[in-house]
Amino acid sequence: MATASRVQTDRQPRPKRRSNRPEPARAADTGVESPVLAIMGHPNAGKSSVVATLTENDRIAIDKRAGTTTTTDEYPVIIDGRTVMTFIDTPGFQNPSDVLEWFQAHAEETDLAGAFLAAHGDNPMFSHDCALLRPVAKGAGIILVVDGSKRIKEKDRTEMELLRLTGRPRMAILNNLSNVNKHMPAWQDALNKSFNSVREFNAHRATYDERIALLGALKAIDQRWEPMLEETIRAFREDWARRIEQSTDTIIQLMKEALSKRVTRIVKVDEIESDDHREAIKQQLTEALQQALRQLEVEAQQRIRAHFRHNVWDVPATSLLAKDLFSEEVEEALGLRQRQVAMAGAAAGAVSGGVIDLGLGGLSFGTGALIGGLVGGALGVLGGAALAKIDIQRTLGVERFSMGPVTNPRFPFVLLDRIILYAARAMNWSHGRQAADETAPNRVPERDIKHKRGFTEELSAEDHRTLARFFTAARRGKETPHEDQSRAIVVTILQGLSHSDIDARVGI
Ligand SMILES: Nc1nc2c(ncn2[C@@H]2O[C@H](COP(=O)(O)OP(=O)(O)OP(=O)(O)O)[C@@H](O)[C@H]2O)c(=O)[nH]1
Ligand SMILES: [Mg+2]
Repeated sequence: MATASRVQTDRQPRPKRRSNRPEPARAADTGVESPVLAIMGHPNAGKSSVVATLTENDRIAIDKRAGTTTTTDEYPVIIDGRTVMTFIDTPGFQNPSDVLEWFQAHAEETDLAGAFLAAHGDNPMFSHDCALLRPVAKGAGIILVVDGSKRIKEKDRTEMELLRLTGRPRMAILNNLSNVNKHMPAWQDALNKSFNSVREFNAHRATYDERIALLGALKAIDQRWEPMLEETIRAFREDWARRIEQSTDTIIQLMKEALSKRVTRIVKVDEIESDDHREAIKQQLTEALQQALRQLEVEAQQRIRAHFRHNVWDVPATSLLAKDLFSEEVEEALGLRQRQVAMAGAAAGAVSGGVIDLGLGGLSFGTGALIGGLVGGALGVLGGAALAKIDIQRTLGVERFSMGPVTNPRFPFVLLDRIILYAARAMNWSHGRQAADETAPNRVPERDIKHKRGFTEELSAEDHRTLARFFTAARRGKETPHEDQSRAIVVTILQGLSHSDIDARVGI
Protein backbone atom coordinates (compact mmCIF):
# COMPACT_ATOMS: atom_id res chain seq x y z
CA MET A 1 0.00 0.00 0.00
CA ALA A 2 1.16 3.50 -0.71
CA THR A 3 2.41 5.34 2.31
CA ALA A 4 -0.17 7.61 3.81
CA SER A 5 0.25 11.17 2.77
CA ARG A 6 0.18 14.13 5.09
CA VAL A 7 -1.61 17.31 4.33
CA GLN A 8 0.02 20.43 5.60
CA THR A 9 -0.70 24.00 4.99
CA ASP A 10 1.49 26.94 5.68
CA ARG A 11 0.36 27.84 9.15
CA GLN A 12 2.69 30.68 9.81
CA PRO A 13 0.91 33.88 10.82
CA ARG A 14 2.58 35.46 7.81
CA PRO A 15 3.00 33.65 4.53
CA LYS A 16 6.37 32.36 3.45
CA ARG A 17 6.76 34.32 0.27
CA ARG A 18 4.99 36.80 -1.88
CA SER A 19 3.39 35.90 -5.11
CA ASN A 20 5.69 37.85 -7.44
CA ARG A 21 7.21 34.61 -8.61
CA PRO A 22 5.07 31.67 -7.71
CA GLU A 23 6.75 28.41 -8.57
CA PRO A 24 4.01 25.84 -8.61
CA ALA A 25 5.00 22.20 -8.27
CA ARG A 26 4.59 19.85 -11.19
CA ALA A 27 2.81 16.58 -10.79
CA ALA A 28 5.54 14.08 -11.61
CA ASP A 29 3.29 11.85 -13.71
CA THR A 30 1.41 14.46 -15.71
CA GLY A 31 3.90 17.29 -16.10
CA VAL A 32 1.03 19.61 -15.30
CA GLU A 33 1.61 22.46 -12.91
CA SER A 34 -0.27 22.30 -9.65
CA PRO A 35 -3.26 24.62 -9.49
CA VAL A 36 -2.68 28.13 -8.26
CA LEU A 37 -5.82 30.05 -7.43
CA ALA A 38 -5.91 33.76 -6.81
CA ILE A 39 -8.77 34.81 -4.52
CA MET A 40 -10.26 38.08 -5.65
CA GLY A 41 -13.14 40.26 -4.59
CA HIS A 42 -14.05 43.45 -2.80
CA PRO A 43 -12.56 44.41 0.52
CA ASN A 44 -14.39 42.54 3.27
CA ALA A 45 -16.08 40.08 0.92
CA GLY A 46 -14.64 37.23 2.98
CA LYS A 47 -11.66 36.37 0.76
CA SER A 48 -9.26 35.63 3.60
CA SER A 49 -11.99 33.65 5.35
CA VAL A 50 -12.38 31.44 2.29
CA VAL A 51 -8.60 30.90 2.08
CA ALA A 52 -8.43 30.14 5.81
CA THR A 53 -11.23 27.57 5.56
CA LEU A 54 -9.85 25.86 2.47
CA THR A 55 -6.29 25.68 3.78
CA GLU A 56 -7.36 24.96 7.39
CA ASN A 57 -5.29 27.88 8.54
CA ASP A 58 -6.95 29.78 11.37
CA ARG A 59 -4.08 32.23 11.70
CA ILE A 60 -4.76 34.16 8.52
CA ALA A 61 -5.70 37.75 9.39
CA ILE A 62 -9.48 38.19 9.18
CA ASP A 63 -11.30 41.20 10.48
CA LYS A 64 -14.65 42.94 10.26
CA ARG A 65 -12.87 46.10 9.12
CA ALA A 66 -12.27 46.37 5.39
CA GLY A 67 -8.68 46.51 4.15
CA THR A 68 -7.29 43.81 6.43
CA THR A 69 -5.29 42.07 3.74
CA THR A 70 -2.84 44.57 2.31
CA THR A 71 -0.47 42.33 0.37
CA THR A 72 -0.88 39.46 -2.06
CA ASP A 73 0.12 36.38 -0.05
CA GLU A 74 0.51 32.72 -0.92
CA TYR A 75 -0.83 29.82 1.09
CA PRO A 76 0.39 26.54 -0.35
CA VAL A 77 -1.26 23.22 0.49
CA ILE A 78 1.59 20.76 0.97
CA ILE A 79 1.08 17.01 0.83
CA ASP A 80 4.02 14.77 1.61
CA GLY A 81 6.33 17.72 1.22
CA ARG A 82 4.97 18.68 -2.18
CA THR A 83 2.86 21.69 -3.01
CA VAL A 84 -0.30 20.33 -4.61
CA MET A 85 -2.18 23.57 -4.77
CA THR A 86 -1.72 27.16 -3.77
CA PHE A 87 -4.22 29.80 -2.77
CA ILE A 88 -3.24 33.42 -3.14
CA ASP A 89 -5.02 35.77 -0.78
CA THR A 90 -5.26 39.28 -2.16
CA PRO A 91 -6.47 42.72 -1.12
CA GLY A 92 -8.66 42.94 -4.25
CA PHE A 93 -8.41 45.38 -7.17
CA GLN A 94 -7.42 48.96 -6.50
CA ASN A 95 -8.64 50.49 -9.78
CA PRO A 96 -10.94 47.96 -11.42
CA SER A 97 -12.51 50.50 -13.82
CA ASP A 98 -9.14 51.67 -15.14
CA VAL A 99 -7.96 48.10 -15.59
CA LEU A 100 -11.15 47.15 -17.41
CA GLU A 101 -10.91 50.21 -19.62
CA TRP A 102 -7.34 49.29 -20.53
CA PHE A 103 -8.35 45.66 -21.19
CA GLN A 104 -11.18 46.79 -23.48
CA ALA A 105 -8.86 49.14 -25.36
CA HIS A 106 -6.40 46.27 -25.91
CA ALA A 107 -8.83 43.53 -26.82
CA GLU A 108 -6.45 42.26 -29.50
CA GLU A 109 -3.95 41.05 -26.86
CA THR A 110 -4.12 37.30 -26.24
CA ASP A 111 -2.70 37.63 -22.73
CA LEU A 112 -4.28 40.73 -21.31
CA ALA A 113 -2.92 40.25 -17.78
CA GLY A 114 0.65 39.91 -19.12
CA ALA A 115 0.23 42.86 -21.45
CA PHE A 116 -1.10 45.03 -18.63
CA LEU A 117 1.92 44.14 -16.50
CA ALA A 118 4.26 44.99 -19.36
CA ALA A 119 2.59 48.37 -19.70
CA HIS A 120 2.07 49.26 -16.02
CA GLY A 121 4.39 47.00 -14.02
CA ASP A 122 6.39 49.98 -12.76
CA ASN A 123 3.49 52.38 -12.26
CA PRO A 124 2.94 52.87 -8.49
CA MET A 125 -0.68 53.84 -9.16
CA PHE A 126 -1.34 50.29 -10.32
CA SER A 127 0.97 48.48 -7.91
CA HIS A 128 -1.90 46.57 -6.22
CA ASP A 129 -3.62 45.73 -9.50
CA CYS A 130 -0.31 44.49 -10.90
CA ALA A 131 0.33 42.36 -7.79
CA LEU A 132 -3.04 40.73 -8.45
CA LEU A 133 -2.52 40.23 -12.16
CA ARG A 134 0.99 38.80 -11.84
CA PRO A 135 -0.09 35.29 -10.74
CA VAL A 136 -2.92 35.46 -13.28
CA ALA A 137 -0.40 36.24 -16.05
CA LYS A 138 1.52 33.15 -14.95
CA GLY A 139 -1.52 30.95 -15.35
CA ALA A 140 -3.25 31.11 -11.97
CA GLY A 141 -6.96 30.45 -11.91
CA ILE A 142 -9.31 32.89 -10.26
CA ILE A 143 -11.80 32.50 -7.46
CA LEU A 144 -14.00 35.55 -7.10
CA VAL A 145 -15.57 35.86 -3.66
CA VAL A 146 -18.76 37.91 -3.42
CA ASP A 147 -21.16 38.61 -0.61
CA GLY A 148 -24.39 37.39 -2.17
CA SER A 149 -26.46 39.02 0.56
CA LYS A 150 -25.68 42.49 -0.83
CA ARG A 151 -27.09 44.09 -3.96
CA ILE A 152 -24.90 43.89 -7.09
CA LYS A 153 -23.22 47.20 -7.81
CA GLU A 154 -21.61 48.59 -10.94
CA LYS A 155 -18.18 47.94 -9.46
CA ASP A 156 -19.06 44.25 -9.18
CA ARG A 157 -20.00 44.09 -12.84
CA THR A 158 -16.75 45.82 -13.74
CA GLU A 159 -14.73 43.24 -11.83
CA MET A 160 -16.66 40.31 -13.28
CA GLU A 161 -16.05 41.58 -16.77
CA LEU A 162 -12.37 42.25 -16.29
CA LEU A 163 -11.86 38.80 -14.79
CA ARG A 164 -13.72 37.28 -17.74
CA LEU A 165 -11.42 39.10 -20.14
CA THR A 166 -8.32 37.51 -18.55
CA GLY A 167 -9.55 34.26 -20.09
CA ARG A 168 -8.29 32.27 -17.08
CA PRO A 169 -10.21 29.41 -15.49
CA ARG A 170 -12.48 31.02 -12.94
CA MET A 171 -14.99 30.15 -10.31
CA ALA A 172 -17.24 32.46 -8.35
CA ILE A 173 -18.08 31.80 -4.73
CA LEU A 174 -21.16 33.25 -3.10
CA ASN A 175 -20.13 33.68 0.51
CA ASN A 176 -23.13 35.21 2.20
CA LEU A 177 -22.20 37.30 5.18
CA SER A 178 -25.78 37.73 6.35
CA ASN A 179 -29.08 35.91 6.00
CA VAL A 180 -30.44 38.21 3.26
CA ASN A 181 -31.14 36.00 0.24
CA LYS A 182 -33.21 38.20 -2.07
CA HIS A 183 -30.24 39.25 -4.25
CA MET A 184 -29.08 35.71 -4.93
CA PRO A 185 -30.91 35.15 -8.26
CA ALA A 186 -29.41 38.36 -9.66
CA TRP A 187 -25.93 37.30 -8.57
CA GLN A 188 -26.39 33.83 -10.04
CA ASP A 189 -27.44 35.34 -13.37
CA ALA A 190 -24.60 37.82 -13.54
CA LEU A 191 -21.93 35.38 -12.39
CA ASN A 192 -23.04 32.59 -14.70
CA LYS A 193 -22.29 34.81 -17.67
CA SER A 194 -18.65 35.35 -16.72
CA PHE A 195 -17.58 32.32 -14.70
CA ASN A 196 -17.07 28.63 -15.49
CA SER A 197 -18.55 27.63 -12.19
CA VAL A 198 -20.65 29.42 -9.57
CA ARG A 199 -21.03 27.93 -6.10
CA GLU A 200 -22.41 28.84 -2.76
CA PHE A 201 -19.79 28.35 -0.10
CA ASN A 202 -20.05 29.85 3.33
CA ALA A 203 -16.59 30.32 4.80
CA HIS A 204 -18.02 30.26 8.33
CA ARG A 205 -20.27 27.26 7.97
CA ALA A 206 -18.48 25.07 5.44
CA THR A 207 -18.04 21.51 6.67
CA TYR A 208 -15.46 18.95 5.60
CA ASP A 209 -17.83 17.58 2.95
CA GLU A 210 -18.42 21.03 1.52
CA ARG A 211 -14.71 21.75 1.32
CA ILE A 212 -14.11 18.52 -0.57
CA ALA A 213 -17.05 19.33 -2.87
CA LEU A 214 -15.55 22.72 -3.66
CA LEU A 215 -12.18 21.19 -4.53
CA GLY A 216 -14.06 18.70 -6.72
CA ALA A 217 -15.81 21.53 -8.53
CA LEU A 218 -12.48 23.18 -9.28
CA LYS A 219 -11.65 20.19 -11.48
CA ALA A 220 -14.32 21.32 -13.87
CA ILE A 221 -12.93 24.80 -14.40
CA ASP A 222 -9.68 23.54 -15.90
CA GLN A 223 -9.37 19.95 -17.06
CA ARG A 224 -5.58 20.05 -16.83
CA TRP A 225 -5.93 20.26 -13.05
CA GLU A 226 -7.98 17.14 -12.79
CA PRO A 227 -5.20 14.65 -11.96
CA MET A 228 -3.58 16.95 -9.42
CA LEU A 229 -6.90 17.83 -7.79
CA GLU A 230 -7.88 14.19 -7.60
CA GLU A 231 -4.62 13.51 -5.82
CA THR A 232 -5.25 16.46 -3.51
CA ILE A 233 -8.74 15.26 -2.66
CA ARG A 234 -7.50 11.71 -2.05
CA ALA A 235 -4.79 13.01 0.26
CA PHE A 236 -7.33 15.18 2.11
CA ARG A 237 -9.53 12.12 2.62
CA GLU A 238 -6.65 9.95 3.83
CA ASP A 239 -5.54 12.68 6.15
CA TRP A 240 -9.08 13.03 7.48
CA ALA A 241 -9.35 9.29 8.12
CA ARG A 242 -6.06 9.45 9.98
CA ARG A 243 -7.32 12.31 12.13
CA ILE A 244 -10.38 10.27 13.03
CA GLU A 245 -8.11 7.39 14.06
CA GLN A 246 -5.95 9.72 16.12
CA SER A 247 -8.98 11.28 17.76
CA THR A 248 -10.36 7.84 18.57
CA ASP A 249 -7.05 6.90 20.19
CA THR A 250 -7.28 10.07 22.24
CA ILE A 251 -10.87 9.27 23.26
CA ILE A 252 -10.15 5.65 24.24
CA GLN A 253 -7.11 6.78 26.19
CA LEU A 254 -9.18 9.42 27.97
CA MET A 255 -11.76 6.83 29.00
CA LYS A 256 -9.09 4.48 30.32
CA GLU A 257 -7.29 7.17 32.27
CA ALA A 258 -10.46 8.78 33.59
CA LEU A 259 -12.11 5.55 34.68
CA SER A 260 -9.04 4.22 36.47
CA LYS A 261 -8.22 7.55 38.11
CA ARG A 262 -7.65 7.52 41.87
CA VAL A 263 -6.92 10.33 44.24
CA THR A 264 -5.54 9.84 47.73
CA ARG A 265 -4.88 11.89 50.78
CA ILE A 266 -2.98 10.84 53.86
CA VAL A 267 -3.81 12.55 57.15
CA LYS A 268 -2.28 11.90 60.56
CA VAL A 269 -4.86 10.36 62.86
CA ASP A 270 -4.23 12.96 65.59
CA GLU A 271 -4.92 15.76 63.07
CA ILE A 272 -8.42 14.55 62.45
CA GLU A 273 -10.47 16.54 64.88
CA SER A 274 -13.96 15.21 64.35
CA ASP A 275 -16.30 13.29 62.11
CA ASP A 276 -17.14 16.59 60.45
CA HIS A 277 -13.49 17.04 59.68
CA ARG A 278 -13.39 13.58 58.18
CA GLU A 279 -16.43 14.48 56.06
CA ALA A 280 -14.66 17.64 54.92
CA ILE A 281 -11.67 15.56 53.84
CA LYS A 282 -14.00 13.29 51.88
CA GLN A 283 -15.48 16.33 50.24
CA GLN A 284 -12.04 17.61 49.30
CA LEU A 285 -11.23 14.23 47.87
CA THR A 286 -14.38 14.26 45.75
CA GLU A 287 -13.43 17.69 44.46
CA ALA A 288 -9.88 16.50 43.74
CA LEU A 289 -11.18 13.55 41.74
CA GLN A 290 -13.58 15.76 39.80
CA GLN A 291 -10.77 18.21 39.12
CA ALA A 292 -8.48 15.42 37.91
CA LEU A 293 -11.21 14.20 35.55
CA ARG A 294 -11.84 17.72 34.24
CA GLN A 295 -8.13 18.05 33.62
CA LEU A 296 -7.99 14.77 31.69
CA GLU A 297 -10.90 15.95 29.59
CA VAL A 298 -9.19 19.27 28.83
CA GLU A 299 -5.99 17.50 27.81
CA ALA A 300 -7.89 15.18 25.51
CA GLN A 301 -9.72 18.18 24.02
CA GLN A 302 -6.43 19.89 23.32
CA ARG A 303 -5.14 16.83 21.50
CA ILE A 304 -8.29 16.57 19.40
CA ARG A 305 -8.12 20.26 18.62
CA ALA A 306 -4.55 19.77 17.41
CA HIS A 307 -5.55 16.78 15.24
CA PHE A 308 -7.94 19.10 13.43
CA ARG A 309 -5.52 22.06 13.41
CA HIS A 310 -7.45 24.54 15.43
CA ASN A 311 -5.55 27.23 17.26
CA VAL A 312 -8.31 29.71 18.03
CA TRP A 313 -12.02 29.45 18.54
CA ASP A 314 -14.73 30.50 20.93
CA VAL A 315 -17.13 28.10 22.55
CA PRO A 316 -20.45 29.96 22.88
CA ALA A 317 -21.55 30.25 26.49
CA THR A 318 -24.71 28.35 25.58
CA SER A 319 -22.81 25.31 24.32
CA LEU A 320 -22.71 22.20 26.44
CA LEU A 321 -18.96 22.34 25.99
CA ALA A 322 -18.86 25.55 28.02
CA LYS A 323 -20.62 23.93 30.98
CA ASP A 324 -18.95 22.16 33.85
CA LEU A 325 -18.46 18.44 33.23
CA PHE A 326 -20.30 17.70 36.47
CA SER A 327 -23.14 20.15 35.96
CA GLU A 328 -26.76 19.11 35.82
CA GLU A 329 -27.12 20.44 32.27
CA VAL A 330 -24.39 18.15 31.00
CA GLU A 331 -25.68 15.16 32.90
CA GLU A 332 -29.20 15.84 31.65
CA ALA A 333 -28.31 16.27 27.99
CA LEU A 334 -25.61 13.66 27.52
CA GLY A 335 -25.08 10.02 28.32
CA LEU A 336 -27.68 7.28 28.31
CA ARG A 337 -31.22 7.30 29.61
CA GLN A 338 -31.62 5.68 33.00
CA ARG A 339 -33.13 2.52 31.55
CA GLN A 340 -30.32 2.13 29.04
CA VAL A 341 -27.71 2.55 31.77
CA ALA A 342 -29.49 -0.05 33.85
CA MET A 343 -29.52 -2.58 31.05
CA ALA A 344 -25.95 -1.95 29.94
CA GLY A 345 -24.79 -1.94 33.55
CA ALA A 346 -26.55 -5.21 34.34
CA ALA A 347 -24.88 -6.88 31.37
CA ALA A 348 -21.45 -5.55 32.19
CA GLY A 349 -21.83 -6.54 35.82
CA ALA A 350 -23.05 -10.04 35.01
CA VAL A 351 -20.24 -10.71 32.61
CA SER A 352 -17.50 -9.40 34.81
CA GLY A 353 -18.84 -10.92 38.02
CA GLY A 354 -16.36 -10.06 40.74
CA VAL A 355 -16.46 -6.84 42.64
CA ILE A 356 -19.06 -4.26 41.92
CA ASP A 357 -18.53 -1.11 43.91
CA LEU A 358 -21.71 0.52 44.92
CA GLY A 359 -20.05 3.88 45.20
CA LEU A 360 -21.96 4.88 48.29
CA GLY A 361 -19.30 5.24 50.91
CA GLY A 362 -17.25 2.12 51.08
CA LEU A 363 -19.64 -0.74 50.37
CA SER A 364 -18.47 -3.40 48.03
CA PHE A 365 -19.71 -6.80 47.05
CA GLY A 366 -17.05 -9.38 46.39
CA THR A 367 -19.61 -11.92 45.30
CA GLY A 368 -20.43 -13.80 42.16
CA ALA A 369 -21.98 -12.98 38.84
CA LEU A 370 -25.57 -12.93 40.01
CA ILE A 371 -25.08 -10.31 42.69
CA GLY A 372 -22.71 -8.44 40.38
CA GLY A 373 -25.48 -8.36 37.82
CA LEU A 374 -28.09 -7.19 40.25
CA VAL A 375 -25.91 -4.51 41.74
CA GLY A 376 -24.74 -3.27 38.34
CA GLY A 377 -28.34 -3.03 37.23
CA ALA A 378 -29.58 -1.44 40.40
CA LEU A 379 -26.87 1.18 40.17
CA GLY A 380 -27.94 2.08 36.68
CA VAL A 381 -31.33 3.06 38.03
CA LEU A 382 -29.77 5.32 40.62
CA GLY A 383 -28.96 8.36 38.51
CA GLY A 384 -27.71 10.22 41.54
CA ALA A 385 -25.19 7.57 42.61
CA ALA A 386 -21.81 8.76 43.82
CA LEU A 387 -19.02 9.23 41.32
CA ALA A 388 -16.73 6.79 43.09
CA LYS A 389 -16.21 4.94 46.31
CA ILE A 390 -14.20 6.44 49.13
CA ASP A 391 -11.92 4.10 51.05
CA ILE A 392 -10.35 4.94 54.37
CA GLN A 393 -7.51 2.83 55.70
CA ARG A 394 -5.92 3.41 59.05
CA THR A 395 -2.28 2.35 59.47
CA LEU A 396 0.65 3.52 61.59
CA GLY A 397 -1.04 6.61 62.93
CA VAL A 398 -2.33 7.86 59.61
CA GLU A 399 -5.61 7.64 57.78
CA ARG A 400 -5.31 7.06 54.08
CA PHE A 401 -8.32 8.39 52.20
CA SER A 402 -8.62 7.25 48.63
CA MET A 403 -11.28 7.80 46.03
CA GLY A 404 -11.56 6.07 42.69
CA PRO A 405 -11.80 4.44 40.32
CA VAL A 406 -15.08 5.86 39.03
CA THR A 407 -17.95 3.51 39.78
CA ASN A 408 -20.88 5.62 38.67
CA PRO A 409 -22.29 3.78 35.67
CA ARG A 410 -23.65 6.90 33.96
CA PHE A 411 -20.54 9.00 34.10
CA PRO A 412 -18.49 7.15 31.43
CA PHE A 413 -21.29 7.61 28.89
CA VAL A 414 -21.55 11.31 29.72
CA LEU A 415 -17.79 11.75 29.40
CA LEU A 416 -17.71 9.82 26.13
CA ASP A 417 -20.57 11.87 24.71
CA ARG A 418 -18.92 15.12 25.68
CA ILE A 419 -15.58 14.31 24.11
CA ILE A 420 -17.38 13.16 20.96
CA LEU A 421 -19.26 16.45 20.97
CA TYR A 422 -15.94 18.24 21.19
CA ALA A 423 -14.58 16.19 18.28
CA ALA A 424 -17.70 17.02 16.26
CA ARG A 425 -17.01 20.66 16.76
CA ALA A 426 -13.34 20.34 15.90
CA MET A 427 -14.30 18.56 12.69
CA ASN A 428 -16.97 20.95 11.59
CA TRP A 429 -15.83 24.32 12.86
CA SER A 430 -14.42 26.04 9.81
CA HIS A 431 -11.01 27.60 10.16
CA GLY A 432 -12.24 30.81 8.53
CA ARG A 433 -14.68 31.30 11.36
CA GLN A 434 -11.80 31.57 13.80
CA ALA A 435 -13.15 33.19 16.96
CA ALA A 436 -15.63 35.34 15.04
CA ASP A 437 -18.05 37.68 16.75
CA GLU A 438 -21.27 35.70 16.53
CA THR A 439 -23.60 38.39 17.79
CA ALA A 440 -24.58 40.18 14.55
CA PRO A 441 -28.40 40.08 14.37
CA ASN A 442 -28.47 39.17 10.67
CA ARG A 443 -25.63 36.69 10.71
CA VAL A 444 -26.08 33.44 8.82
CA PRO A 445 -27.94 31.27 11.34
CA GLU A 446 -26.62 28.08 12.86
CA ARG A 447 -27.70 25.05 10.99
CA ASP A 448 -30.49 23.07 12.49
CA ILE A 449 -29.14 20.34 14.63
CA LYS A 450 -31.22 17.25 14.32
CA HIS A 451 -29.86 15.35 17.29
CA LYS A 452 -30.60 17.02 20.54
CA ARG A 453 -29.10 14.46 22.82
CA GLY A 454 -26.00 12.42 23.37
CA PHE A 455 -24.42 10.34 20.67
CA THR A 456 -24.21 7.13 22.67
CA GLU A 457 -27.94 7.17 23.37
CA GLU A 458 -28.58 6.41 19.71
CA LEU A 459 -26.40 3.31 19.68
CA SER A 460 -27.83 -0.20 19.84
CA ALA A 461 -28.25 -2.02 23.15
CA GLU A 462 -25.46 -4.32 22.05
CA ASP A 463 -23.09 -1.38 21.57
CA HIS A 464 -24.12 -0.10 25.00
CA ARG A 465 -23.17 -3.44 26.51
CA THR A 466 -19.85 -3.47 24.66
CA LEU A 467 -19.02 -0.01 25.93
CA ALA A 468 -20.13 -0.84 29.47
CA ARG A 469 -17.86 -3.90 29.46
CA PHE A 470 -14.95 -1.82 28.21
CA PHE A 471 -15.62 0.73 30.95
CA THR A 472 -15.71 -2.00 33.59
CA ALA A 473 -12.34 -3.32 32.43
CA ALA A 474 -10.92 0.20 32.21
CA ARG A 475 -11.90 0.84 35.85
CA ARG A 476 -9.81 -2.11 36.85
CA GLY A 477 -6.96 -1.31 34.49
CA LYS A 478 -7.55 -4.61 32.69
CA GLU A 479 -7.09 -5.49 29.03
CA THR A 480 -10.26 -6.46 27.21
CA PRO A 481 -11.29 -7.31 23.67
CA HIS A 482 -14.17 -4.88 24.26
CA GLU A 483 -11.65 -2.05 23.92
CA ASP A 484 -11.12 -2.70 20.22
CA GLN A 485 -14.85 -3.11 19.73
CA SER A 486 -15.43 0.19 21.52
CA ARG A 487 -12.80 1.81 19.31
CA ALA A 488 -14.73 0.65 16.26
CA ILE A 489 -17.93 2.12 17.72
CA VAL A 490 -16.25 5.49 18.27
CA VAL A 491 -14.68 5.50 14.78
CA THR A 492 -18.12 4.89 13.27
CA ILE A 493 -19.65 7.75 15.25
CA LEU A 494 -16.87 10.14 14.23
CA GLN A 495 -17.08 9.11 10.60
CA GLY A 496 -20.81 9.79 10.68
CA LEU A 497 -20.21 13.18 12.24
CA SER A 498 -17.75 14.12 9.48
CA HIS A 499 -20.67 14.07 7.13
CA SER A 500 -22.99 16.03 9.37
CA ASP A 501 -23.37 19.67 10.22
CA ILE A 502 -23.13 19.28 13.97
CA ASP A 503 -20.74 21.76 15.40
CA ALA A 504 -21.71 22.80 18.85
CA ARG A 505 -25.20 21.74 19.97
CA VAL A 506 -25.80 25.21 21.21
CA GLY A 507 -28.91 26.08 23.14
CA ILE A 508 -29.62 22.69 24.68
N1 LIG B 1 -21.30 35.59 8.97
C1 LIG B 1 -20.25 35.41 8.17
N2 LIG B 1 -19.26 36.29 8.22
C2 LIG B 1 -18.20 36.11 7.42
C3 LIG B 1 -18.12 35.01 6.51
N3 LIG B 1 -16.95 35.11 5.84
C4 LIG B 1 -16.35 36.21 6.33
N4 LIG B 1 -17.09 36.81 7.27
C5 LIG B 1 -16.74 37.99 8.05
O1 LIG B 1 -16.56 39.08 7.16
C6 LIG B 1 -15.51 39.91 7.62
C7 LIG B 1 -14.46 40.07 6.52
O2 LIG B 1 -13.84 38.83 6.28
P1 LIG B 1 -12.38 38.73 5.63
O3 LIG B 1 -12.14 37.30 5.33
O4 LIG B 1 -11.37 39.46 6.45
O5 LIG B 1 -12.64 39.51 4.26
P2 LIG B 1 -11.59 39.93 3.16
O6 LIG B 1 -12.30 39.93 1.86
O7 LIG B 1 -10.36 39.11 3.25
O8 LIG B 1 -11.32 41.42 3.63
P3 LIG B 1 -10.07 42.37 3.26
O9 LIG B 1 -8.83 41.60 3.51
O10 LIG B 1 -10.25 43.50 4.22
O11 LIG B 1 -10.27 42.75 1.85
C8 LIG B 1 -14.96 39.25 8.88
O12 LIG B 1 -15.55 39.88 10.00
C9 LIG B 1 -15.42 37.82 8.75
O13 LIG B 1 -15.54 37.16 10.01
C10 LIG B 1 -19.21 34.10 6.48
O14 LIG B 1 -19.21 33.14 5.74
N5 LIG B 1 -20.25 34.34 7.32
MG1 LIG C 1 -8.46 39.64 3.57
